[in-house]
Amino acid sequence: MKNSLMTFKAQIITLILRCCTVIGATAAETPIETEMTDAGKAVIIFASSPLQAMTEIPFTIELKNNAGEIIKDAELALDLTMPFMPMPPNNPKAVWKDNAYRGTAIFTMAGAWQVNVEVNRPEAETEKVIFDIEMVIMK
Ligand SMILES: [Cu+2]
Repeated sequence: MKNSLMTFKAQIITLILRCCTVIGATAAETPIETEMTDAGKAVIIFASSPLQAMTEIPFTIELKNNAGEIIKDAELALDLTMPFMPMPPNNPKAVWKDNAYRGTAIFTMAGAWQVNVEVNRPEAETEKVIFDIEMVIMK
């Protein structure tokens, strides 16, 4: 009886620790990955989680070609929209600095969002990359 109570306590403690670990892991940042047309990879990493409306959120965008090489020569044009309703223009800048394209975004409403990125490069065709954001929460 005493033993099973000890086991039960140990299980509870393990459960609490696990919950804390999960919360701790998600508090730092929100990465979203998508594919580029040439089988390269695009990742946007927001510096917070969960994403909150009406808050300045720094982000970085990393682009890699199909050989895994970092694409450094792109000019990015961003367009933040909500997939289910028209929204006023929201075009944060993202400029190349310290090995990534960096900028700051503000989501003006809670809900699902999309980050459309036009990738313009001197010696490649313009490409559109779309990052889907499932949920931005209310402030
Ligand atoms: Cu909206």
